[in-house]
Amino acid sequence: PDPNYPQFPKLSIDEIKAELVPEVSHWALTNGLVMYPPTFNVSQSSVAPITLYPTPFPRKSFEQAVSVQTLYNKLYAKISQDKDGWLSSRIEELAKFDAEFTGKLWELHLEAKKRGLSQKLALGLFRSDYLLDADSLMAKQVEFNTVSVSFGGLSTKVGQVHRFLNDTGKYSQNSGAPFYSEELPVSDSSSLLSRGLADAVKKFETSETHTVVAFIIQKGERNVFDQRVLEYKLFQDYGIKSVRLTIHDINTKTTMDPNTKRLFYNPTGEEISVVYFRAGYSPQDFTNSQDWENRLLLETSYAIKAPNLLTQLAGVKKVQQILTEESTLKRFVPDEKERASLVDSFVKIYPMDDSEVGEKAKKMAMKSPERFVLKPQREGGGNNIYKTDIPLFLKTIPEHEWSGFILMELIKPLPTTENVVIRGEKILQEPILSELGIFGCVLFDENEIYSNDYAGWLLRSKSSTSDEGGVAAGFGCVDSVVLY
Ligand code: GSH
Repeated sequence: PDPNYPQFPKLSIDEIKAELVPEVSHWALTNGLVMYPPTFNVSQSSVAPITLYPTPFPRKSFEQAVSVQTLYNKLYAKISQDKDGWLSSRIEELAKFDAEFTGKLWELHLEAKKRGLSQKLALGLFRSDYLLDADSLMAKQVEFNTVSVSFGGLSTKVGQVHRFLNDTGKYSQNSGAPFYSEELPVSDSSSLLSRGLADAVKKFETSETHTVVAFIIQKGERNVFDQRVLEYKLFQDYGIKSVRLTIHDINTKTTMDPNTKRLFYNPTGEEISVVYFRAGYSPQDFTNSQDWENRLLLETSYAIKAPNLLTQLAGVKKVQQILTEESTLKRFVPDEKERASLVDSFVKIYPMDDSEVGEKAKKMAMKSPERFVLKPQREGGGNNIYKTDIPLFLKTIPEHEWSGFILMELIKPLPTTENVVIRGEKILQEPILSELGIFGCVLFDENEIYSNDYAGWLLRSKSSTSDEGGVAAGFGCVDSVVLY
């Protein structure tokens, strides 16, 4: 065992329940570290799913993950620029395998292009997710998210409450702070993501004195407060107002000028400069053809989309897989050193098609499935197929449909750490596994990248016995780090 491995003073579960849980709950409720429970009315929030302690994380690996973020931002901005149609051809190919969703988004993009894309600027608010590889201690990429990335708001607050419990001596039952503040960083994702939105508002050209940002949210959204943190920051730090709309609201609550394509918020007549999607990443968000028409209208409007459809589509797993091929990566990242940093964060990912590599991968998936996860193209968690479920699943679909999936080597993570997970009524002392997410903001058009920034981080943890880890999907919880 590493002698520097951070240890918190051991308390019994009874002491934890009597002393620490009330502390953390009061802080959370006072400061908005909250979420709506599965069934709720508007005035009932509860403590968000969180850990009681921050989780040990090697400083070097943390810094490695942070250091590649602007490279990833640039890479995905370049892919989304779709210069010689590279992304378009990939997505067109893929659309066949997921006609119901990827295919629909692709069709929508084509239709928007036909009607005319009036706004060339696009905003990416991204999050790259990593697991720590136990052997190399390198952060290895699990996935790159280009749409609706969550928990930038609550991440800051979890860091704050963990630091509060440390600094006030609560972790040691009042015999001092176990760690220096410097070992307990607080993610500045709340400020930096709202800055990303504000940068886009500033770049937006209009003759209006002010504009608003439209947050596109899901009906019945539970993660409201994470979104609200960004909205309140936007107003507090930049004087920028926001409005909340569902995809279903667009045809009644907004109007697009047919000539200028400028988009206005009906109740106030204010112009919408940025459309920030916290919905639209899953087929459930579209209930009828009007909803698809609404998404299309947003795409053709002059408002800057965060993200536009092409940028959203760049986040499909297939793109992540193809980028692990050297020749493709070279095309987008000519600089050898930059390429090497990115490659350090890759794991092996295989296609499941009829190429030579694909045929090999299919055999591996059947013969040693315990080494792999099979991923479709969908976002939002809960869609992956793990280990021995893979061959069973593959047998249920015709082989020509396998190409719609990618086969990814499972990352062998560090041994689990004990933590205490607070989830609703349940207080569970259990071994957990953590995933580090790094946020990034990038503003670009077809030819240029105007800003490219790191935007904070997020640690999410899950019970080590569960494969899935999404917090919004109900598996994981929000955590923070103690660096060593
Ligand atoms: N609608 C919710 C929100 O806006 O916060 C959830 C969005 C969502 O599921 N986002 C995914 C994510 O970041 C990426 S597409 N999930 C992290 C998690 O749930 O742990």
